[in-house]
Amino acid sequence: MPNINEVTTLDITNEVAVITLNSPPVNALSANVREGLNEGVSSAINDESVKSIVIICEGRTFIAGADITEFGQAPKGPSLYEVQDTIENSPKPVIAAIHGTALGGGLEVALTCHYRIAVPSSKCGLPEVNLGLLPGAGGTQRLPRIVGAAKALVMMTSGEHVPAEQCLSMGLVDEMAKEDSLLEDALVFAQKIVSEKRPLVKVRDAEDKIAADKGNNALFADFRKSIARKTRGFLAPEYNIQCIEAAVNKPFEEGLKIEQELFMKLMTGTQSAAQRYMFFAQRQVTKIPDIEPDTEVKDINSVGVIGAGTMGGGISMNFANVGIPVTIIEQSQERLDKGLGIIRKNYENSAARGRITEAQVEERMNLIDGKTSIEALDTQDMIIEAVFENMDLKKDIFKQLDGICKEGAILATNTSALDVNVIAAETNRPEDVIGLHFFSPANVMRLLEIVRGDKTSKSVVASSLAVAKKIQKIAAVVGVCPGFVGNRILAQRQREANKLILEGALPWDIDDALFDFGFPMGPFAMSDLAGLDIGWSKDTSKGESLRDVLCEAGRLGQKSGKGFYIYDENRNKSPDPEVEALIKKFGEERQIKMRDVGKEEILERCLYPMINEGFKILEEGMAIRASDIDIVWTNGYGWPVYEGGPMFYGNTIGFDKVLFWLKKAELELGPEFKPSAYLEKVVTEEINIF
Ligand code: T1G
Repeated sequence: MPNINEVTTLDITNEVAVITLNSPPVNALSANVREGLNEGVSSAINDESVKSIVIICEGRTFIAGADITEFGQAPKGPSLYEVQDTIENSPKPVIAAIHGTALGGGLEVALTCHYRIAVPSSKCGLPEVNLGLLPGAGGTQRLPRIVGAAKALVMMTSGEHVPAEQCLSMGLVDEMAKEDSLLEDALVFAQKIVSEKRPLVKVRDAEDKIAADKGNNALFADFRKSIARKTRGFLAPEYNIQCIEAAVNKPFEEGLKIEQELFMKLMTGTQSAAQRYMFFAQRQVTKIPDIEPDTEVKDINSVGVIGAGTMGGGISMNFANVGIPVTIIEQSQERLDKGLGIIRKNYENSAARGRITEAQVEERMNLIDGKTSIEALDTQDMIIEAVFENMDLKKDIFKQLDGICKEGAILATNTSALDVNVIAAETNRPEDVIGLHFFSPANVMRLLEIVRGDKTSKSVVASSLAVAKKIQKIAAVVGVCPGFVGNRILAQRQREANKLILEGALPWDIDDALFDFGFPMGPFAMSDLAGLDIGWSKDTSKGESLRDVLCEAGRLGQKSGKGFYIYDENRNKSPDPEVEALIKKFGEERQIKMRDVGKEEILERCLYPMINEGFKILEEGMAIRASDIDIVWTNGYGWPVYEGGPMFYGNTIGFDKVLFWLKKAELELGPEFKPSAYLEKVVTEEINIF
């Protein structure tokens, strides 16, 4: 029975005070938990029968950080610093007993304890950087003092959850408990500390691990260089590094001040607001309002994939990676061997990079069985069709599958744009048909659009969400419409980008504007990567579009060494005056008056129609939540997560501003900018869409 407060219990066993926190779902440091901890430890300190104190948690995990839902609210209860001071300055040893994950403020609390014991399956980390933050409760000053600057740099800029074994070898954990007896082992450990008169170790006083790095600027300079590409545009990684520099080169209290200053800068900034929004968006996206928690979820223990091309191969790898056998179908043995060869090559590359072992390469290849007859798909729990985008071909395949596949099998199509309802209608079991839109390379890209047809059953949707989780995809449930959510919004940007280069903006101007905004690549560099000749044919080309002109000039993209850009032997791109001349000539032939187009206009023209399309998608019910659209764009299309996705970004700059811009553009540029009625309603009635 909790006796300190509703989430905290204090029990005394053999002179050890055990403070147990129980605040589901993850014992986050809410006001209640802070209060319970503070009072629990204080009571134990003041109780003469107590010689040592153990802090332990019920439920799935040790404290998984500050309570993110409390951010931005008026502070209540004792501050985390107060709680930590109570623990760290305790005259009796305090031991943190860790299971699940000790993360963020949770690890910072454990670092103010004098000792830490953990079960082998547990993990520790300071993942605040993933929320656009840094550890704001002394973690930036204490972690380097216990694991050294180099390890702290990696842990705090990657946010990784470090397994207990590694924590033990780094000194972050002092003792390993047995997996199923954490409390008992913690009690024994506590008594041992007392009986052996071990010191009250205050991590803040430890200097030996950082002494060697004092003044070692090269360490930090090299590290900054090593993560520059991956963390481009993010503020938090750099601020985390600055705190560790302070930990190494300044006294503890001064370092703490720098931590507080930089923490508040991040906490009050838009980047962290966006990343915290994305944290909860990722947890919301799997919640489908009309699908009850008790909806039947089918077991998917075997999968069939039709097509061993780029998509089919990547899709198959996802299932083999998690131990699910795959039967992959191709029209000919030759095409099958080619497809299986590419899969093996991909695995061997991963092994060469040390991501998997040679044994795992064989293990996974053994799970992928190739066949040249679709008849082989009569036993699998789920079939995923991944042939090229041709409606007649897909309709024919689903008609066949209807006659072959076992009852209750999920029939999925990997189409990226075609009408799933039309495909489903080719079967007598449209309730078992669903769209599973993977992104290339399918074994790497985390996003999965789950396309719910008009007749798709709730069980098939729920089962597809469960499969997505199993193969570690971030899945968003979307409706059937041209381009679903991702490609539909992409089309808006592509259209405007293509129009802008005929108004005077050069391809590299547009790419640079979007690259600086935070996209990994602009639309023209992306077209060069994909190939300008997709769906283009020399025989039918009439030079009517700029793409025709470029392709006719042999500029097919990276593969031909030139496209919108020219490429050197290492595929490094550079602007090409020849393209500028081609565009100019193309415009003159069509009496198009070119003009200077600034960066701001490029961003508005490319991004605002995307936001508008997002509103149309919500209006039509093709996405459940605005945050689902942001999940799709940040996980599948490179929208910078620190800008929160098109809908969050629209809200940051102001939907009223976007609306005003669209109305003006509609008058000046055309009906394609007509604002969504829902956007108008949201602005007029000040509706919160999140
Ligand atoms: N605060 C509030 N709610 C949280 C939470 C947190 N820190 N962590 C998780 N939840 C909720 C989550 O929204 C979900 O709710 C439920 O718990 C289960 O989560 C001062 C400033 C712990 C590894 O960044 O990484 O400390 O959807 O679905 O897959 O320096 O949650 O069920 O309603 O993710 O088992 C630092 C964040 C905070 C860790 C469990 N801590 N959490 O994963 O479950 S900042 C973090 C996680 C901080 C200090 C700073 C994961 C998990 P709902 P889940 P899971």
